[in-house]
Amino acid sequence: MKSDSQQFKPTDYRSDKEPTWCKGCSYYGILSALTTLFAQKGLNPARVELISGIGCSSRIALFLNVFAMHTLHGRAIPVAIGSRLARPEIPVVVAAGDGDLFSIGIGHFVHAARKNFNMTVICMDNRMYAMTKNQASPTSSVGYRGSLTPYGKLSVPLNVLEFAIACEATFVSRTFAGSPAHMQEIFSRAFDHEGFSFVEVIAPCRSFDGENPVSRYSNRLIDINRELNHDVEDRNSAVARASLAFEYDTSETVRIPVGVFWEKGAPTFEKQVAEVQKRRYSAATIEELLQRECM
Ligand SMILES: Cc1ncc(C[n+]2csc(CCOP(=O)(O)OP(=O)(O)O)c2C)c(N)n1
Ligand code: SF4
Ligand SMILES: [Mg+2]
Repeated sequence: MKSDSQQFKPTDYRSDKEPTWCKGCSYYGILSALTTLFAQKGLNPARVELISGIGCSSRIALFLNVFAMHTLHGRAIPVAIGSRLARPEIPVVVAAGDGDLFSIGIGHFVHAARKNFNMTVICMDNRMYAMTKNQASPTSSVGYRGSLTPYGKLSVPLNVLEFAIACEATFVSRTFAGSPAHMQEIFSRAFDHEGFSFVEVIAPCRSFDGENPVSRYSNRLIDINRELNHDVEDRNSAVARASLAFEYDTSETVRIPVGVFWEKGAPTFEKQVAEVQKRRYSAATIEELLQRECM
């Protein structure tokens, strides 16, 4: 293993396991963007964590040579929280599917975001449960025909960008797995953000999302930071832009906004815990501690 001061190449972060994803799956691009991110940041593979849940997307943990954990369905975030509290010096990336993060795991997302844990959460959003053979997920559109909704999905989709802002995530963004340069830039900004950063990666499924899903989306993207001069610190504008065109797969003409929607500075939970611990344990003697109020 190389030391922290040595240069790492993206291939240093790949395990010896060949991905089991279908040919043409969007997740290959995300895997490649993550290994490039780790190399760009000069991270020792033994000192960066990648936590995933269960799903085609979450198998990404198996293909990485970092401190990777392929956990339980919907439970990547609580494992990441444990790591942040026990070893705050180790950066943590969570990568999981829309079903994992926003169906069974949604409660964990809410509380990790509002507490502002310093972690990067990447939603590999194919808008379905792919691993279990195409069921509607919280992000699939009304009318989506999956294997358990042959007459079309009835409930409205969750707009994960608006939701993340409402949960007080301090960095909220979206990119597209078919735009490698944009995805790389967003991953880098999200990783550098101190606090809870969220990235939705639009990541169409090659097997269940019709013909050529990537080209169906790629020429409809609109970069809100470059093309619309979006102010990432303007919350009203962030919410308004996040609400635009989120049912983009119901119309082939609607533009799909991507970029950083919202960013704000706020103390992380880990830093606040460290401050409390300093106050709690700074007394010199047991007698002094006993004189203090219980915390
Ligand atoms: C507790 C539990 N419930 C249900 C399942 C079955 N299951 C496995 S993967 C999955 C959905 C995965 O969807 P998503 O997270 O969107 O990943 P994708 O396969 O689409 O990448 C489900 C419901 C499970 N493994 N564990
Ligand atoms: S089923 Fe879809 S999401 Fe799963 S590996 Fe195949 S293309 Fe990727
Ligand atoms: Mg999915």
